[in-house]
Amino acid sequence: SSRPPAPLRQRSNRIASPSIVRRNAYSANYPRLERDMDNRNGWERTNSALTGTTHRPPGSFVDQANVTNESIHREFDAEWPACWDRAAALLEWDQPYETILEDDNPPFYRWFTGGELNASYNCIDRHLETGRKTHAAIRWEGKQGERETYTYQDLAVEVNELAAALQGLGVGADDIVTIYLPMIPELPIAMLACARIGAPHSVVFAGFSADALATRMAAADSEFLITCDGYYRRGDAFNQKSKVDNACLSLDHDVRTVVVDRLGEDLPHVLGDDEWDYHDLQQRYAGERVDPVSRDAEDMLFLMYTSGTTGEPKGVVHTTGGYLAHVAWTTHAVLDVKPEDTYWCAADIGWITGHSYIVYGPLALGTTTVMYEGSPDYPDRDRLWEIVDRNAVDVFYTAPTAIRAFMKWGEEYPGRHDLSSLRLLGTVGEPISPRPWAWYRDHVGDGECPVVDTWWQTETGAVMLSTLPGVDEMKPGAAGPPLPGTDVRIVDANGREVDPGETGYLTLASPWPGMARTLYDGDDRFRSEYWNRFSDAEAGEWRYFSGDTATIDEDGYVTVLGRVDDVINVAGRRLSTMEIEGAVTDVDGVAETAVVGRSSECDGTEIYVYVSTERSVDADGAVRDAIVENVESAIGPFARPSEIVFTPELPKTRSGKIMRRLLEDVANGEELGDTSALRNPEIVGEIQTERGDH
Ligand code: 6R9
Repeated sequence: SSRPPAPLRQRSNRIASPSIVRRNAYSANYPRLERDMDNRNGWERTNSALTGTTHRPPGSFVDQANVTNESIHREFDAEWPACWDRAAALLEWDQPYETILEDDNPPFYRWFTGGELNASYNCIDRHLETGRKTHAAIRWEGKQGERETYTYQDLAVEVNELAAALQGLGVGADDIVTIYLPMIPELPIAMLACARIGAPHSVVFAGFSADALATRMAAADSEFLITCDGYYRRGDAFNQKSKVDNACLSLDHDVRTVVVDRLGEDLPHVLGDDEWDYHDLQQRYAGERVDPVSRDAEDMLFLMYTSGTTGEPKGVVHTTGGYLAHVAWTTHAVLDVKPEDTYWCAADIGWITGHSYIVYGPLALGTTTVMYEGSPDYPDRDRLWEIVDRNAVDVFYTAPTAIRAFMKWGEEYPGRHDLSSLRLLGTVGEPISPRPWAWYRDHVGDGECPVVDTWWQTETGAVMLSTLPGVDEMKPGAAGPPLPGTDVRIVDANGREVDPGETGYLTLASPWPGMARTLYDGDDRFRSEYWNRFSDAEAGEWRYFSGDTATIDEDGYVTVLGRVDDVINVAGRRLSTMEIEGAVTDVDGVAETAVVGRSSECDGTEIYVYVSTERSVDADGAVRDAIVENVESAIGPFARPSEIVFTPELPKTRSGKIMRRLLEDVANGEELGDTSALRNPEIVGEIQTERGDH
């Protein structure tokens, strides 16, 4: 049966104002907006969405989908905020909440107030009572080809033991525990053990350097750390503990550390004072049980550091009730996960996607979540498809950067395996253009699987823009309409909604349960990073600014174009250009630097560094090596620059500001606009020569 997509919010009939596209004017506050209007990739994506190549999910999918109610968008709008009861109903509350939303002190919103619950109880214990004791909770695929299955009962035992051990080490409610582990089962176990005793966790991606770990532990005043001796990468053993030792040396407080022995004989290590072996602790606390601590809905569940517009990472605060309700609901409604499914999100738990959609969402629903430690091309390029095949994965969720790599490698790799178990595919992290979208559906999804393109952020906690696969039609290139109950508005620089097809800033006009409550660094920074730009506090209008630009089409489908701030997204990892610049500037002989992203449809975004050296210093290989080394040690190997360009000077405005946008256009080989605002316009030609353009 064919049905039109449900009409979204009523849009006012504005008279389209003649829009004058200023070509590459490097002047406005957020100049990338103008540039994006001309950006070819963006135009192609937008155009494809606008010309309406829509795809209807197959009837066989819709027949079994969790959410098929065609009027859900309208119902949620009409019932807002009470509609979010449906999300909260997916959880078990120790104490029912009294109020759904308290909005008397914006932008500090409070959800499900008066309610109490425990996240580890919701992700583990309650499933034991519903006959799922022996149901697989986690299927782990290790780098060395190891495989382990944790049933919900196994998970309960391990989480309880570790929770008891952490209490034994002195961890109390509200103490922040840093977790610095690769993709091994101890990582989700540690998160859930913290949640059980009411200690917020702060997971730091294992690829981060010692400095980056130390910055995050210092900012959070975190006195407890769970880490490991090392991990394997392409068969080689890497030492993680030495990074930890370095990080702890630079902290001015003591740290109690639990160390998982991941490498055994491959990396013997000695424990110092205040260090405990994870497996020893496990034995010492064998069989112990810890009652889950009832947490207020608004109590912090975890802290996650992410990159912002300055070099200082931001500590995003997520709460227990709203966050868990939102991730459980979106895992159910968007990813269509069912308890009997085997579900795989091929992200790293060290980032928000892994928190929400490897750990909390799927476990809250009692499903089987696959956890993969390795890389997609080791031992061969069919590794992921082999895992899908062997585990009969039903739902698979990954990033466009991975899909672009699969495309380059060729369809023969997925073709080697039986992928017929797959029912739904998802993507997150970057825009996905129609071509890789279609390739994914055709070669992984056998031309049948719906593909959900989900837009969200560390700060939103859970998905905000996506089609509901049992309800909405898909438009490749567009993430989709706002999720029911969310209010995405694309606005111009003055906060007025743009007309369909025009580019604007992606803002959110009403609060949502999974939203960050504040930044650990302080409420002021929370206000200034997200709320000041588009809110009118006096008029009582509060708007969250995402940092992204987007377009919206006549049907209310949103195409996200990319960031307008100094955040770049490299292989799905969020980095701050300022943080990288800080690491480059630290190198002896570097006078000035500007870091920008270079994007291509094929490779996604790469890190491009412009450097001018001090006069007495030769811009030679030694400086280049030192820059790479310093970036790796300040942030991590994943932040390694792809290209370093030396230039006698950086292009600057008359007021002395480096013109990063111009440098970005140079890096991207784009036609340059008006450079008359430059104090040193001649430098642009020199940089292009250095790059070999002319
Ligand atoms: C979940 C996650 C957030 C930024 C976000 C945007 C980009 C994420 C996207 C997308 C286009 C999508 N982004 N999903 N862009 N389409 N479906 O990735 O969180 O690491 O905080 O990054 O990622 O630019 O602002 P995070």
